[in-house]
Amino acid sequence: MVSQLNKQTIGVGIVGTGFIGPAHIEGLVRNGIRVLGLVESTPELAARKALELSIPRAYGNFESMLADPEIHVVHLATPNFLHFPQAKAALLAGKHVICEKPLALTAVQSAELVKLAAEKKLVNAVNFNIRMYPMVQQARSLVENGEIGDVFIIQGSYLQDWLLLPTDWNWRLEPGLGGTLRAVGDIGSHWLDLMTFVTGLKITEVYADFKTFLPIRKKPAKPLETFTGKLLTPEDYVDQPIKTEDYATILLHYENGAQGVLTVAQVCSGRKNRLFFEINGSKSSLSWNGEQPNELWIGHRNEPNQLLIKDPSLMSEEARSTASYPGGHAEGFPDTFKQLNKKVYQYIFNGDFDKKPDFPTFADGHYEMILCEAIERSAREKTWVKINS
Ligand code: SOE
Repeated sequence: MVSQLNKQTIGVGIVGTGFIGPAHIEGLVRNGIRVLGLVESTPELAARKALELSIPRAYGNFESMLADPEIHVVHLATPNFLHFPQAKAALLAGKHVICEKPLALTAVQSAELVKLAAEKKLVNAVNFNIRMYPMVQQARSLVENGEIGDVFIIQGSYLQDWLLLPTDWNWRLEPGLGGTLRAVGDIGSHWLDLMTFVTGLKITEVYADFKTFLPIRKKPAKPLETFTGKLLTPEDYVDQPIKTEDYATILLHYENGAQGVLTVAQVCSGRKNRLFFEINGSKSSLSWNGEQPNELWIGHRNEPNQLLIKDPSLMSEEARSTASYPGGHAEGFPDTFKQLNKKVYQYIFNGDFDKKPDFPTFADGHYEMILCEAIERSAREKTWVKINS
């Protein structure tokens, strides 16, 4: 029944409108997709946000949204601990689901979601939006076409500074809400997903080293939206012990014999949201920095290096399909939401759910959970841990 959907008939519900929910809404609106309703932690907040974001329906709770037959797709932009129960309930209610990362808190949970989505034949996506930058897609095409040769080294980092100060607070610091991993689950998961997406290579084993530089932080007495901590004053805080990692360096072995190393941290002054990767192959190298997303560096040994500026006419067909604007017209973070939703909704409207999706699915989210659990175990036991996916 759901395969008959089109832009005129589809109804989308958004769960959570903190930092990332509005990015989902913008990505949908820019694709001409009808966002019908939203739900928040209280009916009052839902009503206020619906007004602010021009969304027609504000549901009193999640169950009412699921009970609405005009809602066909649910976007989960809630804190991590809610992803599993909400995705499960939405699938059981017959809704397609687009979930924020990480897909769940454990690999057992994510495995259940993969199975349930397949049984129900519902579309499922995880918002690994960074895959959708045109120059990342171009990097993937270059690797796929053999331009860099055999992949030797996959290296990089994902660094932020928004949790540098003891007074910086967010639900991600609380294991009950964000999970037992923090920097790795929150941003390392993006990098790990991206490198498998770009190179096509899976990880066989990991060795992780963690550090919590701020074992005591100051928690605000009232709840905060992500990235809004600078607005509070010192007397609004209470001391809180911190168990999750501020920093991790992870050694990676990939299936073709490639070696990898990733550093993630959320305490690096000046690094706002810097995902960086470099891939060194037997012919050439590639590197990309998410804070300058319209540039792809291509390194050569026997000829001058190249800096490819985003220009659809110079890119592969696949990469071109994720660029909406001509050369020199920058595309950034919000555009990745537009491109991811474009792919997911084209797939929904197409109605052939046996076709291989061209967007990250629950299977990718589950793979990430397996990796994260291995990384956590490695850091705890100080040993290499094999990936059994
Ligand atoms: C916070 O670290 C955060 O919002 C992540 O949760 C997102 O996935 C990333 O896009 C930006 O930073």
